[in-house]
Amino acid sequence: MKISYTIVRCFTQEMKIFFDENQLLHAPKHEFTGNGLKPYPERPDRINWILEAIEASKLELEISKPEPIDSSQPKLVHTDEYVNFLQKIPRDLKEDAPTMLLVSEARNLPSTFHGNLGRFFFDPATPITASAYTSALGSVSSALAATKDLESNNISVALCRPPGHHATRSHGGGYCFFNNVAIAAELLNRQGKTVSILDVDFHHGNGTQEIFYTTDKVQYISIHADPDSNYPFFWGSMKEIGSENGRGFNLNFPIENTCGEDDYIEILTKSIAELKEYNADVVLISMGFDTYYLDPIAGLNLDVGAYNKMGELLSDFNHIAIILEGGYHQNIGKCFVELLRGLS
Ligand code: SP5
Ligand code: ZN
Repeated sequence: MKISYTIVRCFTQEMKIFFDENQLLHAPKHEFTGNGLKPYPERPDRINWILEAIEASKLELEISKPEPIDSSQPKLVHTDEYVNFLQKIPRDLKEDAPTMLLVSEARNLPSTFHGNLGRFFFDPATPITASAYTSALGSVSSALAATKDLESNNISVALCRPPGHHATRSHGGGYCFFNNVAIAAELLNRQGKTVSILDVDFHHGNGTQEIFYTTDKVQYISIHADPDSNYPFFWGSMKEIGSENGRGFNLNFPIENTCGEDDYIEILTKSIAELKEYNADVVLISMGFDTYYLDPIAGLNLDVGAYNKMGELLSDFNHIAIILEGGYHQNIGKCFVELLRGLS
């Protein structure tokens, strides 16, 4: 008797991708760079590039709309004052950014929206529009839906835009308003779960680091371009290891801007060993594609294949959510698909 069989690589798990259309509303035109006005790189098109590439890839993935949320979720990590300020953006605001950042004690509190921008943003390059709050809330809802989905699936994806990892408890900046990954991690903590955040965006996630700096319930590991010469400059050195209960639970791996795939994978492998040692209930990836070699504002020496390897290495984890951060080149769609292929 001849027994014939085929081995089918089966995708035993569904992978859901969360995204809310409100996230496309925030669409500033320009960014102040210190070297003139430039087209704003954090565009709604970024999401379209990813969705188009997923469609073309024939990967069977389901795009789901997250449950709506309200201001109480951002308030899990952000100050009431900051969240309330964003909630009250004038409806007729076209596009604005602070022209004065508050860096010493204020002796006058302005009543105007523009004047107050300097109290709530740490850089002048994160333009605010009438839709910023609605889009940022949509972005948080995607992150929260993806983490909730881990109760029934091993992997989930949140197409977060605007991104989040630069937003601190009290300030927006770096194109970020609400810290999506931090809000998800905080909620998981409150459900009694430990969390690891691996941040592979080109830029150090100063906001996420700050929010969890003194806790051992969230491990934060970041691989990023050396802050000595890259945004956000004042955070991201190896010396920053956490403090109080959090001592040893913050790990920064600064790398050179010329870093290629082999060196990158070596550091990623080290980071993954640290994640495994901590053994969190849930792993959240702050996923930036601005490490791609053609990125218009950043870029290491990584090509699409690197994201496939990244996905393969990350597929070891059982409860893992991919949370989008930066990445500004049209090819982020292809990079994203390679990541998903590596993961599945
Ligand atoms: C989430 C994220 O990736 N945020 C990055 C914020 C970086 N903001 C400052 C970058 C300055 C880049 N200069 C633009 C030059 C355009 N040719
Ligand atoms: Zn970035």
